[in-house]
Amino acid sequence: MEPEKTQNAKKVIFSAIQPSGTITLGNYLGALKNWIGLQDEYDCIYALADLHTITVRQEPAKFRRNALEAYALLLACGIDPQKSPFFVQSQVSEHAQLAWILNCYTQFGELQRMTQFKDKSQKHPDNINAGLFTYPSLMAADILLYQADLVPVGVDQKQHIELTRNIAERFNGLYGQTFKLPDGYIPKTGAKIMSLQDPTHKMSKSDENVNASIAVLDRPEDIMRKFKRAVTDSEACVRRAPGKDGVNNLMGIYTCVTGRTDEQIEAEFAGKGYGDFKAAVGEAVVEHLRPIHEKFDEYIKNKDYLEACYAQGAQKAEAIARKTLRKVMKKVGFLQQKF
Ligand code: ATP
Ligand code: LTN
Repeated sequence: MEPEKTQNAKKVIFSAIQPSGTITLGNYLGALKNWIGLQDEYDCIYALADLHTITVRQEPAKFRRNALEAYALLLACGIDPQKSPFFVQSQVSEHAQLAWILNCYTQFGELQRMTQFKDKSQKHPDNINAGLFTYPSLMAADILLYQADLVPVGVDQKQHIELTRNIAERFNGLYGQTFKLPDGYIPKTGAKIMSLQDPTHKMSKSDENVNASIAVLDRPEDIMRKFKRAVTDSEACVRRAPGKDGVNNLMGIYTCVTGRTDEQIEAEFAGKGYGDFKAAVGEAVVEHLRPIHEKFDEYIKNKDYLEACYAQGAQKAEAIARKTLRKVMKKVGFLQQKF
């Protein structure tokens, strides 16, 4: 559903992504592509959610490199930091402060129902830390600090946004109108890109099988090879149908990067085999990503520019976040700092 627009004030958009590894085609088509397209019509604020990333153990040097690369890659994808403040979550301390407060308005049972918590605890049984459990109240703080109307994300984050609304509603109910209630903004196609090796599971940054996911920065030859090896079915007919998870997924990816509808794709590949289809999807993805690769190569060489950019982003974000946090602290009843 298209978000409705008001005539005067622009609506506020907030979203974030974790610098937890290589950014995938799933992240790009499910979330980032939308972030870019919304910048003219909305007041957008974007962040690298690095506080969220340490819910899974990180090696410090690699974590730092991932964060800088993710920042450069998002600029290369088209975030315009002059239009949309783009900052690093750990550099705006209001996020951690509001998260603590919201933790006290979030029920244990609510957090226990989160599927991401259940999945990640299964994946990392040796490190089921408290941060992994309370991850959604930090995400709620991220969104609520900016009084966001809309949050562009992939479908897997829908449950966290619903919890954010519940926390905001509970707080507003206790203390009067404080937070705007946000809605998710989930794309029609691309909201859940599936693994190329097991198309019943979502494509994920942290998949151990390298052929399962495409990284936005993968070399063209690797992208082509991964698409050629993508799991399909034995029918050898390019059409969307229940049970044809692999083909449905490839058709969805093709639609996202070419704008073609299912009918157009079915007509294009009528009488052709999966070999031709997979090669065409691979080529379309390579072409779509080519300008992003070129811009990334420029940004990543310019560390001074990246540092200046995220410093400025943090300053702009903090000015907004500070106001919400002050309001919240006053309402809860904390002593106010006068000097
Ligand atoms: P991890 O594997 O470390 O959990 P992830 O690949 O799921 O990471 P996130 O940082 O959790 O990535 O997600 C960033 C954004 O990308 C979110 O908006 C999320 O909804 C979206 N997203 C993640 N995976 C997909 C996917 N397979 N298809 C569409 N959108 C996705
Ligand atoms: N949990 C999100 C990343 C994230 C986020 C946010 C998304 C952290 N804070 C605020 C939207 C709004 C994820 O994609 N895994």
